[in-house]
Amino acid sequence: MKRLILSLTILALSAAAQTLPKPLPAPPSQDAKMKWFREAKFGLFIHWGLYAIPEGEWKGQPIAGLGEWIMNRAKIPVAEYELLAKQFNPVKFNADEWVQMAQDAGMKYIVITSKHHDGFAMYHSLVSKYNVFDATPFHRDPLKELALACARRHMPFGFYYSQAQDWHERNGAGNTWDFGPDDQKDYDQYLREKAEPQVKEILTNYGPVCLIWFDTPRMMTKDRGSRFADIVKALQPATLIDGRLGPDSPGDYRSMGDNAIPNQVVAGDWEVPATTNKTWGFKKDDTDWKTPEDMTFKLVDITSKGGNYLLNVGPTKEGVIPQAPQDNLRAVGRWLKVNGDAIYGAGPTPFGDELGHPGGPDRQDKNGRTIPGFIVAKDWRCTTKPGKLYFTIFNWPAGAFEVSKMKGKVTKAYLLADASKKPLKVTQKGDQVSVALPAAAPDKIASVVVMETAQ
Ligand code: JFZ
Repeated sequence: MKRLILSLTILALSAAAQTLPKPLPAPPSQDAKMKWFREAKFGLFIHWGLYAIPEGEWKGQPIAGLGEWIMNRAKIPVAEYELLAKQFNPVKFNADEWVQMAQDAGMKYIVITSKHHDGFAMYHSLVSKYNVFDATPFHRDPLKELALACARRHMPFGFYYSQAQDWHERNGAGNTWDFGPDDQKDYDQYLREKAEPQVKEILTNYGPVCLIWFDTPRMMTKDRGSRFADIVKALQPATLIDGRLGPDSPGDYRSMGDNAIPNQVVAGDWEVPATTNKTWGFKKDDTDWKTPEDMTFKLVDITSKGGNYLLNVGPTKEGVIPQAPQDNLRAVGRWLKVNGDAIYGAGPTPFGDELGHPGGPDRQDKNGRTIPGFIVAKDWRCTTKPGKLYFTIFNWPAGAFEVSKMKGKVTKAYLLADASKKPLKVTQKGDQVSVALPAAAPDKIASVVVMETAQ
């Protein structure tokens, strides 16, 4: 027993004694700045905050909509919502387990909510007492623990920060039920006294921050956006800014709509933020979990169109990532262990016809714009590296895999799952290629045929 206590103490001390690495220097070019992001392809988003306590229900009533929006959807007064902090005690939280899960899933970066629209800081902030260290019985800084765990495991770590909406503050955007309409607020007072200093904190006290994920830029102007961008540049010039800082603040890459995967290849750097069920923040009634097959398809699909997939989990009030998405993400990770060469660092498809074709019913987006119908094809996707084409096949054909419009000559083909790279028989007539396949697919989810090409 004594020995156990001694070794636990040493363990605790060595973990506590760990220090964070210094932020990275200014990258020499935009390409150099984007390098890790372009290679990563797959990241873990984490929405965790006080909203994990009501888990989608307020005073016995289920509240429709996203779990993290409960304060807004139920119009909970600040004075009442604040009391949740006194109950926040996620004793099962273990930073290493979360980072391990992301690694098992084959994810290459982690982005967590440092402050969501409810205004509650999930780190030890000196700017506002409304934070996880000062206002809860937990009295720990989970983001510091995660930053350390990520540093130990060389996992790039970034923060979501709700720069505009802050329902806790009189002058923040969004809380009209306590504080009246946004256009009558002293918004810049809120920005100067809370949002800007808090962004400085998260860029100063947590080691290298791979990216900062701003969101819902209500009332953001070019000047207000530049103030945040200047802070990021001054404190951590290597930190990427997402695409939602402000309407006139471009950021380092484009953020697509939530769960919105484009139909075609999109040039430039971009990311699709997506859920593993329907909500971001934990909701006990939302068990509509995406399957490993679905998430794998979406990862390959997005990669073949040139983007990244940032997939979310919403941990519980106890600090646990729900088991179902853990299991499902780990299944994606097992697929990536064999087939990751087709994803990490891979570029988009040189074809495009395989993605589907216009048709089916038109849709309306949130702003009432019409989105023309598109029928998604799900047979295969192509990703690329110099001299290589990776065909990820979801619907294994009998006998042979056929592609048309091939540019150049296929010099060799093999299954990515086959470590010996035993050549598959290739027949090419002009731009038509046929590769003989074994009868059974090597993988239940999807199997990758690699073609090496010469010009
Ligand atoms: C925002 C948040 O309000 C939400 O709680 C969550 O954090 C999510 C990741 O981002 O919601 C949005 C923002 C933008 C779009 C959709 C939902 N959009 O552009 O389609």
